[in-house]
Amino acid sequence: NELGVVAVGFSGGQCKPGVDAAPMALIEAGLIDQLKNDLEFKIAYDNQVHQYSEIQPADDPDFRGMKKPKAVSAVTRKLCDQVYEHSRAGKFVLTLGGDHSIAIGTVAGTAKATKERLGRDIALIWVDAHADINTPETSESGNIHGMPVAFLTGLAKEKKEDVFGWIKEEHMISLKKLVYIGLRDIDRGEKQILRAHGVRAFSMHDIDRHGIGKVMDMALGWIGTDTPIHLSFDVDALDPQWAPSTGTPVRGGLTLREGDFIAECVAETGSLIALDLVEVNPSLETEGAQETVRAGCSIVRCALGDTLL
Ligand code: DIR
Ligand code: MN
Ligand code: MN
Ligand code: MN
Repeated sequence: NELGVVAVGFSGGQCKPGVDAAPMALIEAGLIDQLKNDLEFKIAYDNQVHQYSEIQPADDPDFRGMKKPKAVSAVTRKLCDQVYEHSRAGKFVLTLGGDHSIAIGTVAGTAKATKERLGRDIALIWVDAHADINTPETSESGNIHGMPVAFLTGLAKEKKEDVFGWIKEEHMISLKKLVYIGLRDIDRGEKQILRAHGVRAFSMHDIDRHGIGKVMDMALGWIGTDTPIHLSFDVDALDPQWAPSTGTPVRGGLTLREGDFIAECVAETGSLIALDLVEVNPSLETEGAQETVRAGCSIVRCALGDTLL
């Protein structure tokens, strides 16, 4: 069991500083040591948090309403290569963000690697209060962390090489292999997209109705056995009671146990090939920062196969 860890200090996909400090906070809380000691992972980690926020193109004006388009494009392109190398070599890839725009790079990297290595398309499980499927045109904020799924599924396209034009067919995933869990704050345009494409989505309403156990059975049943899974976990899926230190908290979210349970169920499939943990922002709600970091560490351990008994 080999694990590639990519620590991505990047905040350019949204407007609040501090989310780039999350990888260091997670690692200082002992995450890497926990994975090394408690789980049987051989860890490939270069002991380096890539401070991607330092990648700042000289001239980066808004484009199609997107904020910092060139910076986010350059960072995710680089990250894609990094994740691709790990995944191509058969390693599990753990990426610590950073804001959720980084998933453009991580998912593109595992999608391409898995097509080459196994001749298979990956499934993507997106755990989030938000759907992050805005196109530049539907976005009300211009923040690219609300758009990664649109770029990854080809709903949003751009020819300019330095504004995501580098994303090719080989980096993309099918809308049919995308599953959401935890949704509760969807923009108008996003709702239209989800409906028009019949995207499989389990909102907090579904979790209230069926319970998280049944929801996970349905979510994983939709993907089917034996499909490589990339899990992208936005910590704001958790209720702010458990994870207050995040850029866009939304009340009425998952409990700590529901979050861990999702990760445990995906781990049990044996098909998980990559995990992103994003949107932890230790500089917000500083009283809750350590709690949020601990919640994040717990989700990662669960997804990597740590069990209660
Ligand atoms: C909102 C918020 N839908 C946007 N998205 C967030 O800006 O597009 N995603 N916060 O995590
Ligand atoms: Mn998100
Ligand atoms: Mn979110
Ligand atoms: Mn919103």
